[in-house]
This record gives sequence, structure tokens and C-alpha cells, in this order.
Amino acid sequence: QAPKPVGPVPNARQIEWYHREIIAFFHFGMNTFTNDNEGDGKASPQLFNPTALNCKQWTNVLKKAGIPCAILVAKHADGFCNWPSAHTDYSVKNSKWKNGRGDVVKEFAAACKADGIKAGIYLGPHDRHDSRYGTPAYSDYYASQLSELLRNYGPIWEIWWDGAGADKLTTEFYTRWADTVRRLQPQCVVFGTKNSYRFADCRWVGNESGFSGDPCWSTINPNSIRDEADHIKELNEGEIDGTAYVPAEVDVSIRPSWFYHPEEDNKVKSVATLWDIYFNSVGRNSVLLLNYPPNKEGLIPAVDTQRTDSLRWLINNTFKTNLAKGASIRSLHVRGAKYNPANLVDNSESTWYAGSDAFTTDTITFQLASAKTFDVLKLQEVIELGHRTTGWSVDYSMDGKNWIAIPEATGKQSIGYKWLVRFRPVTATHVRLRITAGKACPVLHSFGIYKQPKAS
Ligand code: OTN
Repeated sequence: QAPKPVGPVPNARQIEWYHREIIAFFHFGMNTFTNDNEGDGKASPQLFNPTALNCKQWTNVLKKAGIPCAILVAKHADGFCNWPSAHTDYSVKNSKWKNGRGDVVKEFAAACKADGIKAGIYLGPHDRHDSRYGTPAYSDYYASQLSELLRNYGPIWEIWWDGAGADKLTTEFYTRWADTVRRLQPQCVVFGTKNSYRFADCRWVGNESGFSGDPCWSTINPNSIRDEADHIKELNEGEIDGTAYVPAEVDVSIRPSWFYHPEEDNKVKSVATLWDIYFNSVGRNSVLLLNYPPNKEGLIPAVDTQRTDSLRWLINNTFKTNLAKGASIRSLHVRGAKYNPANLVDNSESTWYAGSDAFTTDTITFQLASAKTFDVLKLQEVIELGHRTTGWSVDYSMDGKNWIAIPEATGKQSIGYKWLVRFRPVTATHVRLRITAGKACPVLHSFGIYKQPKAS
């Protein structure tokens, strides 16, 4: 008999979203040309003039680095529209670029389509240019622009509702806008903030530095976190008994700023920093939203591309061989043949290990084929069945009798879609996963031990 779900569970959009693991963010707009981050909405549209815009170059970077989805800023808080919106004059149609006939959203969507990347849109809820901001007329304006973007550019996989400057926007605004999104693009993930959390498929993680909490629960109480400043911890860690399933999306820029500034060309995050960010986001039951600022030409600089390639190299070379494969595996509370612990190392998400319903704890012991040296652990729960395990530790042994704790993997709490732990290399013939607390019997589809490659 299949285990029953416990607590809030993800919807189909959230399951698809988790599998992206990394999403690219592209901050490109008027600020790129005024060397600003938060323009006041007064810059002349004439200033927007990329000399060599090539969205194919952007998506080629992502394709090569295995990043399956990208979100473009279509309008930031300065109000300038990267597409020729019918609802304002403050857009590319009054720029020098292509004599006013250009459309960045169109070029972006076409490049995404050609390279098999899922396109998403940031349509800034805050607007410093439009004097109707915060009034019912602004609600109409924003809804019209949402419709334009969701009707005319093919499938849009995520819409990003930045909370910055958005305090005036009440639930009423978002109720209408969420309805527009759901009606026009049912598969579109909503990144929510502040008053939009009740419509959100994913939440802000409470910082822009690239780290989720430990633990990091996918569940949260969406009403209490609306006042974000008082709930940074809950945003960062989630809430174990949260009433809604709203997992964390970790937005961080590969450079200090969101928009391109030439003076930051030597401040692109190092591969070591990106590797830390990967473990602290993807490795903590979250999705990483990594920002790239295209430059004034409209291109991603080579240094950003090289760092991204190196990150992908590290991911692929770390996780290519699960050293627990071939182990003989035993557990205390087997559910039955279909849920055999061997399913944990078969590299398949559709075969699971599950414990018997009578227990919320378990011990799963892996007798390795030979002594192995490893410095990374990976655990993955079956998220469709909710957060089940709430306490776990991993130990190792050279004889199967005397066990040594891995401090970094001791007294852990959440698992979720994916939990990764890094530590100093250990050599062992046996590894055991102790599930020490849970809301229901454990259900996991993967357990892995890995060795990070030396050079990067
Ligand atoms: O000054 N800020 O507005 C600010 C500074 C540091 C970190 C975040 C913010 S705003 C914050 O941005 C988030 C996205 O990174 C979310 O949209 C939050 O709702 C918003 O308040």
C-alpha cells in the first residue's frame, strides 16, 4: 500500500519548478544605460540603446550550463518597458534602438524557444514613472500589461512580483493580477512577496545573498509573513507546521549589483562562492535564481560565462558517481518489496524507499562495495507526499559496528526536494542514515555519497 501524504503538498507547478534547480535572472533595462540600480523613472527613453543585443548569446550560456529557465526584467521600478507596450509611451518604442521598432521581450522569448529554455517575466509591481501607481487606475494599467505579456510571447513559466517598494499594493491588486495570470497561463509559477504571498507558488528567502536557512521547510503561514521585515527568519527557514506549501526561491546576483556596471567587471563572484551558494540554496530544498546583468551592448560578459561554466563543471563532476551504488542496504522498518531500500541508489525518482506506517523513525545502513572516500551527501524526499522527516543524521564506519558522526550531517531537520551536505573527506566501508523524527513514515527516493573533484 502506498504511503499517504502528510501536511501541505506541492501543486504541479511547484513540482516542475523544483526540477529546474537553477533559474537565470536577467536585469536589463534603463538602469543598464544610466549606470543605476533604482532609476527614478525620469530618464529619457532615448537613452535605451543596446549596440549589439543578442538574446541568443544569453540563452547559449544557459544551454551550455544546463540552466533550463530564465526570467527577464520587462519593466523595473523605473517604469521603462523593454517591449513596445500599447499602454504607455515610456518604452522601447520611443528609444533610439532599432528606430523604436525593437522588442527585447520578443527577442528573449524567441531565443528561449530556440534553445529550449523556459521563459519567465519580471514585471515590476512598483512603478516610479507612472503617476497612477497605487491607485485603481494603476491596477488596470498593470493588468493590461500582464495580459499583453502573457498573450503575445508564448508560454511564460514564471512571473516575478518583487516586493521592493510594493507596500501600497494591497491584496485587492494581487487578487486581480493573480486571476489574470491563472486565466492566461495556468502553468505559470508565481514568485510572491508581501501581499502576494497568498497567491504565491514560491517565496522570497529573506535575503539577496544566496542562502536558505537550515532547516528550510517548503511550508509557511502566508498571512503572517506578509510583514516581511518581522519575519525574515520564517522566510529563510520556512515553518515546519506552515499551512501552505510555498518553497523558497533564492535570488542573488553573480555581481554585486542587479544591473550591469563596468566598475564591477572585476567583482564577479568566484567559482568557490558560487559553489557555496549552490549548496546553500539548491542544497537546502530551494531553487537558485542567479542573476546575470547584460551590459550596454546587450551581451553577457565573458567572465560571467566562464564562472557559470565552471559551476556546471563542478556540479556534474561531483554528482556523476554515487559511491553508494552497489552497496548492500538494510533498513529497520521496510514497508514491503516495492519500497525496497535499494531504490535509494538506483538513480530514479520514480522508485522509492518507504518505511512502514507504524514508525516515523528508521535506520538505513549501506554496506559499501568497498571502502570509499567521500565529502558530499545528498538526500531527496518524495515531495509529492509532503515534508515527512523532521530529524536525521548520517554516520560512517569502517567495520559496521563502531560509528562515527559526521558533525555537519548530525541533528539535521528538513529534507524536501534535495538536501546536500559538504564536509572534510571521510573514508568508510559503511554509512548509515538515521531518521530520528518525522510526521509520518519516511519516504525518500535518493540517497547519495560523492567526492568533489580536485581542480575546478
Ligand atoms: O532595499 N530593499 O528594498 C532591499 C534590500 C535588500 C534586500 C531586499 C530588498 S527588497 C526585497 O526584495 C526581495 C527580492 O530580492 C523581495 O522582492 C522582497 O519582497 C523585497 O522586500
